[in-house]
Amino acid sequence: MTTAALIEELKTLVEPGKVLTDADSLATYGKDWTKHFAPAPCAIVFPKSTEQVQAIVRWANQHRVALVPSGGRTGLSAAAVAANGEVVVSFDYMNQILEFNEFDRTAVCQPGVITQQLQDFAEDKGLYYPVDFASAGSSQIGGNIGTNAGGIKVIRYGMTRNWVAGLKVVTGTGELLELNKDLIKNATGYDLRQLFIGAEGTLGFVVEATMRLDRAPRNLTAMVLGTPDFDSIMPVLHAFQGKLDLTAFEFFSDRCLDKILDRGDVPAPFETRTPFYALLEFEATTEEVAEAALATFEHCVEQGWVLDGVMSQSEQQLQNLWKLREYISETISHFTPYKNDISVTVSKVPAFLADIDSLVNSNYPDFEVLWYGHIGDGNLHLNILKPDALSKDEFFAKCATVNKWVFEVVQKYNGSISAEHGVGMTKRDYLGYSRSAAEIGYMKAIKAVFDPAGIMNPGKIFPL
Ligand code: 2HG
Ligand code: ZN
Repeated sequence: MTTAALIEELKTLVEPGKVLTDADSLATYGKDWTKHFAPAPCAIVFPKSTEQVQAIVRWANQHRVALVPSGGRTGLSAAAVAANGEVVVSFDYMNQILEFNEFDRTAVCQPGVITQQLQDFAEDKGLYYPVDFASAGSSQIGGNIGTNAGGIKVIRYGMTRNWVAGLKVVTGTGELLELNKDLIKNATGYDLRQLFIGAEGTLGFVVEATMRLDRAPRNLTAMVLGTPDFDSIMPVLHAFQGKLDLTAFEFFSDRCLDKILDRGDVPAPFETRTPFYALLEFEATTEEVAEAALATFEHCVEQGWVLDGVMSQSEQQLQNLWKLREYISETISHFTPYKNDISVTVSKVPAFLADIDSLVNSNYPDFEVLWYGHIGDGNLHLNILKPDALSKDEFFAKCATVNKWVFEVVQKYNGSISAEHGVGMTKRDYLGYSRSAAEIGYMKAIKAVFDPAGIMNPGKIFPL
């Protein structure tokens, strides 16, 4: 069958107008936020029901057509990029919150529900959906599940995985499975729900997700603390963790602050400039908690770990302090950064960072290197900015060489080459630095069970 005939057949499976093939749509829906690969899908299909998703998957099996799931397209590892003539399956029209259970504190979501839509829904019910990150306004729940998204509250609430009570999935054969049935306790063998979380659409498509909600936090309060060097951040974390239940502990370098202040719309936290900054957050539920925070701050100053600091006194100040950290990724995106999203256990962070830092400084003497991330989770975002004079391809090629050495260090520290952005296409060639050959063998075998025809997001996680 020709591609044109295939697309005509595809059109019969969904509502009129729900298959697009115009150049603009192919370019838009064929990519995510990465800039490494040129989008080249053959069509975009928008199912409106589980039955339509099943029909699309069965059709793809019959004709051996590769399918790429697409959510809010905010991914940073090219897991939702269609660069090889695939059909993109967009969940934009499966975007309803179908049910709310007050007693179980759960919301049943279609995959295209925007993260913020769920956060706002929870707030309306006096509850809280705690997985949060800068792209919450566009990312979708299905995509969050596909990458097991993390973000800025992981230190307290964990990753997306912790909030998925149950899943309905369409496997690579078109079969519908109902996984875990929203139970808290369920000791009946393999938990297939967990396999689909973080699978990047390589096993099947999530068509419904029951998400857990939590009690709303009370009087969230943030502090930004300036430190004289990177080594001071970890004792600061340790000191605050000993006294408070932190809801976040993030960090960024002074170079990141430079970029944020250049925007002109975010105020500096305080006048002093220091090499690094920690941003921490807690629930100031009582006077004692706020006093403990201030006493810990003073202790850190006495120890020489902190040079200056500020504590939010209002919701507006809280928001402004968070902008210093949350706006970094978007603010530097026009520099076409080469991104790393690496992690180690928290105790190994100082030695690990020192090793990586010296590697990066000796190999990228002419490049601007920005450090920020979720240091309380052992997760560092290393962004290398492209100099104007270099072409994108030359720059990425140079970075890829050094990257191997970065990943050797990650491997030495038993770390992860992708803490929260997923593997997709940008990290697939490096999977062996985090997973053993035997483990990868089992992973591929699992894929073959759920997707025997190899049509589900091929070339993601593992090379083609
Ligand atoms: C963040 O923590 C996001 O801001 C993006 O995970 C990280 O842009 C990045 O490298
Ligand atoms: Zn992050």
